[in-house]
Amino acid sequence: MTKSYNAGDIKILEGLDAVRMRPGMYIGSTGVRGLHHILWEIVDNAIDEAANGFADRIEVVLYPDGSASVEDNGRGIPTDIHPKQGVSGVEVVFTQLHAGGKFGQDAYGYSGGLHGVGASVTNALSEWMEVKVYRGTEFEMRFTSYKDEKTGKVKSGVPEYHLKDTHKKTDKTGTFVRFKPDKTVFETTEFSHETINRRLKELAFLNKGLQILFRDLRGEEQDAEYRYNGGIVDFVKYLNEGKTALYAEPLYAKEEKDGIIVEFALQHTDSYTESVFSFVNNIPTPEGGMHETGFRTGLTKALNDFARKENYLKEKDANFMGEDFREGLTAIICVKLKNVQFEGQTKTKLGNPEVRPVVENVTVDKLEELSRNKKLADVFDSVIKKAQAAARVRIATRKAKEIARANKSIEAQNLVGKLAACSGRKPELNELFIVEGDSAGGSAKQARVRQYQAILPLRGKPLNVEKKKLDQILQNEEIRTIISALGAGLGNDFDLEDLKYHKVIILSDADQDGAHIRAILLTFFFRYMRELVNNGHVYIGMPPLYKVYKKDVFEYAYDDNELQKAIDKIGRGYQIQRYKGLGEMDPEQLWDTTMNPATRSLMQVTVEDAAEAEKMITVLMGDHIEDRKKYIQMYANFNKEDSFIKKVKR
Ligand code: TTJ
Repeated sequence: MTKSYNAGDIKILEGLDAVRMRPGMYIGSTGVRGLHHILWEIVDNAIDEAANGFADRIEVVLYPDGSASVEDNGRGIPTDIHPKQGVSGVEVVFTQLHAGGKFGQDAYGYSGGLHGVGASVTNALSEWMEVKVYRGTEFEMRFTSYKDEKTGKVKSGVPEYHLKDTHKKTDKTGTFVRFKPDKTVFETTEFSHETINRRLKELAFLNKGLQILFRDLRGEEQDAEYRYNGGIVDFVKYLNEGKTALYAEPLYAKEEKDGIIVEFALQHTDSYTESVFSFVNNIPTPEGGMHETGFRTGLTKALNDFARKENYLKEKDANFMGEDFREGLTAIICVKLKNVQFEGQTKTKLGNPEVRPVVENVTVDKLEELSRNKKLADVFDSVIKKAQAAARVRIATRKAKEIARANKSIEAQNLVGKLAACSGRKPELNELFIVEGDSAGGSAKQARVRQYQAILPLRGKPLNVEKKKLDQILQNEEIRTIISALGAGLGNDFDLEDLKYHKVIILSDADQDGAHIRAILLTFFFRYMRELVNNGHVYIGMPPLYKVYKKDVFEYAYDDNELQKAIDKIGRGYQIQRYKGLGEMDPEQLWDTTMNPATRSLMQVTVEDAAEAEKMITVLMGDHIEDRKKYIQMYANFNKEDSFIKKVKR
């Protein structure tokens, strides 16, 4: 640290030190999400350069030392001296909070970035950062965070030297940034291969033609390379892999109106579910918002107009409902705009009201234009025929829905035959165990704390909901019992306010049958009670696989790894009992291992990435028997996390 600083620099440094003091204010959390956030801040900058046509290649690398780098082949961050700040553009970008104003947000029309706090925040929360800019010659700059021995305070992201021209000639252009997240800031500094890979793939879909490379040098993971020349059309095709599309090419349109860029791709399949995924400035909006609302309204209007014009609907016929046009629909909707307002529980819902009519009008106009294309006559014919079938089912189903609704309001408990309800009346404390088999159900009933634990034994396998329509699903007794027990309705009528149990715990055996039952239940919740899953109410109970014992001492083991530990702990003369199923445990054992909140482990089911979960469920429940078997085998072991199951202690 040889450089001396002037007054202006001190102010800058205070800015970054503030980020250190309250990281959560800038990156949401210091957990694993926050860790990834500081990587996305850097990636977003490279994506912006590409989205604006100046770069077509981005490479992300994870290193064994815990650092990560991002490189693009764009123009390079400006290296000349910034007229107001008196230092290079590079230094401004990495040391000034919200430097985005000069080099991000305004330099480009639309800028991504989850919270758009800028690259300086990444610098502030890193042990060190290294920047290279290639512009004929190679520029270089390094920043470090260190403890000031005089004051005892941590100085964040301090330049080791101003931007220097190394005079190394290069014929490439672009920006390279490498940084090492500070382990004194983050709860964990281990980047997740899976999280990064998934998001980079998504970004490649969202940025047509952009080549994204991902290299993880920490272990055995393979390099990944993504490039989709079809953009979101390829995204829709990818989501529909394993399904049967009604027409080969997704419908696609893109238009800018009133300063908002609207882009959509859609394709119907012969399935019954709707998969609409939306994005704002490349950021997923799983809670939807104005763009999704506009798209839905536009789709309904355009297709009803078409159906009338082409005489699919006669004068006396009522219009189709929106849901009729969305049965089997897979769609991606992307909008780009300035001054995005995010709303909702997880700030992933687009609030800007002006977006709704714009998306609606663009959707209507573009679909109308496409429907006039004679080459697409078969496409529109199959869409309307699908809607006709959906409308017929809708009308037939109304009756069944009314029954479900009645269950919700009247004394639902009476209808719930096998349910052993709990006595407490506070849903937020109550737990519903859905237990595989009558025998385990019986043990669970004896073991439970009646005050807040309810038991619902399942006899046999509940229906595979993926392949059935709503009216068939409602005829299944197991499913009806679950709906009534939860008391919150289903589908569009589902209302979390009415939920009687805030923890819904699936308890099935650690074998293939158990995994299958669990998959079916998860699919049901995912399809028909999405809010239940989104709000973290669904859990998977974990029964132990072994009991290792000697006389009065014993240990439970939940996997083979733990088994060895348990054996070591019990020592010489140990015996092992292997549990083949929940039914083999007596009530006391079941309580100790699986039901007692003080000692049990639960996995919380979360949907981190709705598109990926959707895809997984398609594999899981779809027609491809081999894929399904593979998946179930993989997950027959309970101790496994994936993109929508996270292990938590509760
Ligand atoms: C700004 O306007 C003049 C030309 O360069 C523009 C710019 O800043 N481009 C740019 C920034 N390209 N790439 C970046 C960038 C790349 C990474 C990996 C990280 C950061 C912070 C910026």
